[in-house]
Amino acid sequence: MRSEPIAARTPEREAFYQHISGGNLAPLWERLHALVTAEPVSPVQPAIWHYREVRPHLMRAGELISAEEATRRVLILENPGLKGQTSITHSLFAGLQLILPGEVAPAHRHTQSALRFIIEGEGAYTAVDGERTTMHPGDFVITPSWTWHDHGNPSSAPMVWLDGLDIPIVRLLDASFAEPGDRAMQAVTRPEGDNEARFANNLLPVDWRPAVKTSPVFNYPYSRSRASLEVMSRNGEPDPCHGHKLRYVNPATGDFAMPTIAAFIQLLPAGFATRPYRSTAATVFVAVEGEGQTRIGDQLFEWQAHDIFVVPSWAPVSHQAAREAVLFSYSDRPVQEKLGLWREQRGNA
Ligand code: GTQ
Ligand code: FE2
Repeated sequence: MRSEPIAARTPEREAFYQHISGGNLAPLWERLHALVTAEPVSPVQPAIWHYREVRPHLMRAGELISAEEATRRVLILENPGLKGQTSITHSLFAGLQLILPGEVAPAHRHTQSALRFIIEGEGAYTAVDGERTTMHPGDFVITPSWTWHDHGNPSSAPMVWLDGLDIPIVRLLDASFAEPGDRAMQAVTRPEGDNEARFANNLLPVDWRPAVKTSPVFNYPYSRSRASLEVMSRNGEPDPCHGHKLRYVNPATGDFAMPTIAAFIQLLPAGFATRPYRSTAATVFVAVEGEGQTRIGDQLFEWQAHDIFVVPSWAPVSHQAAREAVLFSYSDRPVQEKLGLWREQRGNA
């Protein structure tokens, strides 16, 4: 690839740069090549978190601090190339949240949007603006920007889910607002299932118009997405790069379910190997079922159910399923598409 020449450094120029830095000035020609690159150059590294290794730390956190004291008992999955930055990619946050039997994570709201992808346990709920939804493994649950939310676990087992938030995007834009609720558990104002009946049945209330950019559906249950994958995989050929892949949508607009985060679920048939693929949207994957391996650039990662791995922007990725496997994934693709920046490349260059 051709590149522009880099300006020579001389003692005279160095002295000049030093001199003007006191006036908050800097020479662009020293930095341009590192900023305007021929293709994405990212400090984000491919990485994997094996659930069997992380789970004991999460349970230890459960002994050390309550959900109430922590507000949210979450272990951040921090990208090794972004130490201290609370990010799994430049634009997205990932964390594993633990809520123990009987605990409540108190109500609050903030401008950051969250998704929950349920990993372990059954029967905890999250409440969004007065309505609870009970969560099961594989469910994709949304907490839209600026909605009140608290979580509770009335079941008898620990409940763990992956939190995906747009925290780094909101930080980039300095657009964070947040407030605590006036009590830990928000009042239930609608019975569970009301949201599903109104918005998740290919029906919408007749005069309802979307007031926000997030999907009105806040739980996309795994039972339904898994059934779609099953039928799809029986009745057609897999996409060479993606296997059988679906995106979660906002039924009112057809757009992604969240304005800042795209989410997907895909089935890889037993023995299937995908062709290399890359896009500018760095992506977090969760292995939901099965086992396999994923090549990211020149690194190979072996995964099984509950493992989480991250693919940096523009890194070639290919998956191979040892057994039939299901992967959930999320990225900042909606943001990039709206800004006209999203690109993909299928197959080898
Ligand atoms: O569950 O409300 O992982 O507000 C980070 C921020 C979870 C939550 C996180 C949050 C939450
Ligand atoms: Fe929150």
